Amino acid sequence: MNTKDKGFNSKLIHAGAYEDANGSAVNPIYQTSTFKFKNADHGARLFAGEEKGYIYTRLGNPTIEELENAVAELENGYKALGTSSGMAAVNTVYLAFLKKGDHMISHNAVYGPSRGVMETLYPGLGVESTYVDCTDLDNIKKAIKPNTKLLYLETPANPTMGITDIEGAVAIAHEQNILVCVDNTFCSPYLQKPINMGADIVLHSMTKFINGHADIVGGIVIAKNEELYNKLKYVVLNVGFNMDPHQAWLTRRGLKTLAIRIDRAQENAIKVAQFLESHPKVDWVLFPGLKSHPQYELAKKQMKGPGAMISFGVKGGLESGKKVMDNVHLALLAVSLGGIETLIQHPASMTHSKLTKEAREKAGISDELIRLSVGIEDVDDIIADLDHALSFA
Ligand code: LCS
Repeated sequence: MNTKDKGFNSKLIHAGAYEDANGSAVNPIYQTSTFKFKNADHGARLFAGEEKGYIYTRLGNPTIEELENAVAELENGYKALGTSSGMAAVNTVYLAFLKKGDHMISHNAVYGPSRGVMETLYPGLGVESTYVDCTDLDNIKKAIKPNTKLLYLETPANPTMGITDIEGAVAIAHEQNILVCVDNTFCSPYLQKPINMGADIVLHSMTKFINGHADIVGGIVIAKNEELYNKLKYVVLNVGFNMDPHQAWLTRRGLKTLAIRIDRAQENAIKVAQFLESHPKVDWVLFPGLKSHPQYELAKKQMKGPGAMISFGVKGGLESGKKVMDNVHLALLAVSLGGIETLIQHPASMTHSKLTKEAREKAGISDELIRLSVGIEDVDDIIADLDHALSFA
């Protein structure tokens, strides 16, 4: 079905779907590693790119393509490539656009391993990086060097909820021919469309909101044009970052309810953030939907809604925070985010523990910061759970 002129929810249900030989409402999983050729010449034509068809699942598979086409359309991109994980998507971008002698600028509070891998593995490949607070566009300008090739943004940032002005950052980067990639994991295309704001590449950990059910790990990278897509495709196909068909099928299923899941989680998150902000044992709350958020106005302009991620600090610091985490009963004390269940975790000792304490402090990831991914349970139950846990703080 051509869904190009349809609304977002119609796209969520139907985008990317192809006609199956048996007319199935939901296409089957092509759980196969390889595809038969009709004859030797047919195989040769497929390899030569003279005829469209499937060869081998690392190089392409109908189930994976259905998901890729759907997400590319939702992000308003040219095409997308599914990857085995969000980290595979991150590394696809790094490997496709950074070579020996190149430099990358990024926000100082991105997902821990997105920064960790850049600072650990890539210097050995001759790639250098500078991490600054990109919520202040002047810091991006100052960090640009003659060899800067990539501006890698994550907004809202994990876990500080810092928001970077995508249009403003794109204007600065494009003036110097620097590509802009946005990790859109915290928003999903339902709340934010970076390509519409000028970004060149968008990526997701689909483990989070896109799949939404905490039952797969996966990633995707979306390019705004064919040239960028071909560079990304070379990495995914040849490094072997590809998805598995079963993982893609589950993700396509999860994607169908993205908007109604986010609507519900976000509605809950607004109430939870207000509850936390008014709680006597809570020191501070960072949530883009609260007027107290430093980029509240920018969030309103750039995002369709504030999302469902909240960071907060408890009075008494880390020791108090640990008591809160150890006394939740409904929320799960677990990493990951963007699923239907409420999750609570401690970035300094968990998701961002591999960064140095100095790097964390510079990025605003204080030891006391607790991160909450609000789910779609009854909000009264979520609030009662947190209220009870806070009584131990
Ligand atoms: N980008 C962002 C913004 C993320 O939050 C994550 C994972 C990734 C990329 C990597 O994706 P993955 O390979 O895990 O699919 N974030 C996690 C988190 O905050 N807790 O656990 C994983």
